Amino acid sequence: MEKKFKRTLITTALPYANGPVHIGHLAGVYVPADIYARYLRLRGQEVIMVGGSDEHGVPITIKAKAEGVTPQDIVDRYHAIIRDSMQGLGISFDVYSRTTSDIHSETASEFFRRLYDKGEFVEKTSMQLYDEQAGQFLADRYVTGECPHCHAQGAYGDQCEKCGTSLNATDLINPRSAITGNVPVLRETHHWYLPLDRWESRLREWILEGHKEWKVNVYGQCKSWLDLGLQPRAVSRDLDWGVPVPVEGAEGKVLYVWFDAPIGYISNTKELLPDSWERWWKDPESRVINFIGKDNIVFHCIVFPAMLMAYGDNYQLPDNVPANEFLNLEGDKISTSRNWAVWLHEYLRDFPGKQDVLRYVLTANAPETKDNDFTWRDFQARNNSELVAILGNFVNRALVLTQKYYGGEVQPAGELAEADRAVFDELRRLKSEMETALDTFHFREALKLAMDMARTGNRYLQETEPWKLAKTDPARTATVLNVAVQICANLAIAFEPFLPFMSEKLVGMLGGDNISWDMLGCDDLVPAGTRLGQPELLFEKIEDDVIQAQVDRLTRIKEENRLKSWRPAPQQPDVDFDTFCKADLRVATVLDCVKVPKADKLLQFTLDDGTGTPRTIVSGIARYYDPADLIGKQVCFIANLPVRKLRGIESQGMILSAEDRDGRLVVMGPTGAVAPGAQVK
Ligand code: B3M
Ligand code: ZN
Repeated sequence: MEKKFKRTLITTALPYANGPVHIGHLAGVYVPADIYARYLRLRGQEVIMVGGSDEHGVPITIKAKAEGVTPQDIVDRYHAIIRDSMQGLGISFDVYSRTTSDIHSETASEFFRRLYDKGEFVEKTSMQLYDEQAGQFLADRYVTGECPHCHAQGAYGDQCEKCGTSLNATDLINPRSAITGNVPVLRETHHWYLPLDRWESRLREWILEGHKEWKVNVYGQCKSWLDLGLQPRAVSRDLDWGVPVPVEGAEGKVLYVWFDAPIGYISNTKELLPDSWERWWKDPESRVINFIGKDNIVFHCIVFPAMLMAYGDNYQLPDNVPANEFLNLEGDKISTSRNWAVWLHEYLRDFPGKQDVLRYVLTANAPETKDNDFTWRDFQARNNSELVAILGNFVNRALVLTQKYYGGEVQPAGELAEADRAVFDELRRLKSEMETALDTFHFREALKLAMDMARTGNRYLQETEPWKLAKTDPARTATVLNVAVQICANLAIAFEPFLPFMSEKLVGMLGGDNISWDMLGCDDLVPAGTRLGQPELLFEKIEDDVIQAQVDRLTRIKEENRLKSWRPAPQQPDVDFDTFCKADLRVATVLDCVKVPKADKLLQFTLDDGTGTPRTIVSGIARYYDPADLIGKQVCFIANLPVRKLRGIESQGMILSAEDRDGRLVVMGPTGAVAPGAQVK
């Protein structure tokens, strides 16, 4: 690891307090940040991890309007859920605050004012969309319309979610106000802009020359932004929710949420360390690491650094921004508004005591270099065949055997054999590989290496077979089980950053208290004579029905979403009247109706079509009707279609049905009785 830094400030993206935290947030930001923080602490380094809720911005005000409550109500609710659930998962924040705090508005306000006084902004008048009925300018998510790039409908005024392009509200085709649905008008307003172009060459040099070690996805995104050329960015909005712009004559204007949010990292640090916060930001021997998701790269690598440079006063730029890609859920993009997510607070409720299982799965499957998928089947498999079968199984065998042969008392090791020393050599080799992986933010790899330590333990027991030795060689048995217990202690250390609940429990069972990274690889961590606690299972199997319940929940949500998003099919191209008249539509009375054997979709109708000869029609509606209910009813059918053979039955036409939004077919008939054979005109 780089030695020039004395201390590390870890920041985590501030989650919007307009919904709870889900597995996508965790895999992208909080779990990796926590692993890194715990690892550095274990190494005895000076480190703090700061976070908080992002409580400004338009989505929060839209949600408040929709619920008829205040934005403050919304953020109070979700801030509490987010803070408590993160704590529940063991995310070890040194401070978790919020951007509606006084210290934050003061800090953000002062930051803006200093840039303003230094002449770092340009003030510009522009025409912006305005909703006359709501009496309000429409920035960002307050306006939707057609994307000028990919022509998707429902693009937002700040971004098209379909193609990812960031937009200005005035770029949208056919814009509509998200408040009233009205067509907005253009009205003049003025705002302050941060001229990013002024910082372009310094940013180029700092990132493209100075930080070639950044992850390729991060470096690549920065390079394409820089190559496109930077433009001034508006840092204020016409809105009544946010930090007021601290300038005379700026009534009704607040700081743009992306201006104040990253300053939250500074205000959080101030809140934690009122007297020494500056050391963490301004001392060149401190380094700042921003953990974020890929959609936040430009703000952290370009905009916020430009703000810090404009502020001056020795603020350090981030040393690294290890952004992750996205985690999908069962093949679909996670979405707060569509409820397509596994919510952390619900997970903690449904899987009490299984925090480490989620942490494990999200790390083993982390979207470090590409988008990845979370599935409940994979969750179950990783628990059952990795945590239970490899890690849990090894520790359990070591402790149960010690219990069985020595009443739980750790025996003196005696002289180590070649095979024993090889085990510790292997642990030390894996440790050093883990360090390389952790120091370069490759957490999946580091976790795999920790798991290899557990595999090493299993192999050792498999090869030494202490359960057989016990009968023939008591001295050797004592040594082997001593070694096995020492491996357990090593696992408690190696896994602490990843599985802190397991680690704490295991340390307790081994009768230890404090652990450190330096101890990893040692063969004498648990002294002979130590009385081990009762061995408890570290992990338990997760059964199919538990997983099925989660899968069923997602199936239900998918169905609800489909119903909610249903729209009538677009109108077909015009057809001329004569062509339409060629279709011979008639009414018939159902004489008989039965299920077609061995075809679960088909019903066979016998119809009175007025000709005196019964007509047979086969129709694919068996799933929606009890055939007996249709006998005696009148239905519409097309009489002049070519005869079709279905399951050996000649079908003479087609019965008309309407397809409901859930796919259910409803047979069409006249609203009053008519003579069989009557034409539909
Ligand atoms: N709240 C956006 C997000 O959750 C934003 C991050 C702010 S970090 C300063 O994607
Ligand atoms: Zn688009």
